Amino acid sequence: PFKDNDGGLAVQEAKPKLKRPPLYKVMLLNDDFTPMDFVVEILTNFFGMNEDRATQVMLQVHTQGVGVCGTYTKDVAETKVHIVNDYSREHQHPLMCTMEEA
Ligand code: TYC
Repeated sequence: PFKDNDGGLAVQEAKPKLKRPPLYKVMLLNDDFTPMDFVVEILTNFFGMNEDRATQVMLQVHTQGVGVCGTYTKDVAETKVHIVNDYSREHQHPLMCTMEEA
């Protein structure tokens, strides 16, 4: 608040600019070598899916080449991608996790 011309109190009204943050899809890519069980393990451990949902998504990737694991803000999506790729490399699987703006 501040004193306006006639000495009264005035308040500067700021338009609340609440833009929603852009969202990113985190995706798995198919390959010929990563075991199906390992992909299901990734989807249950890092994306909070139950066994049935994880199996559906794994088969979607296996047959279509790509599948969405979830949609997150940029920071969370980047962290998921790194964790999944590090974990896959640690286990010597070529599984690729990527992200793109939703
Ligand atoms: N295509 C793999 C196989 O036949 C399974 C697989 C599924 C690999 C999903 C990667 O993101 C993937 N063992």
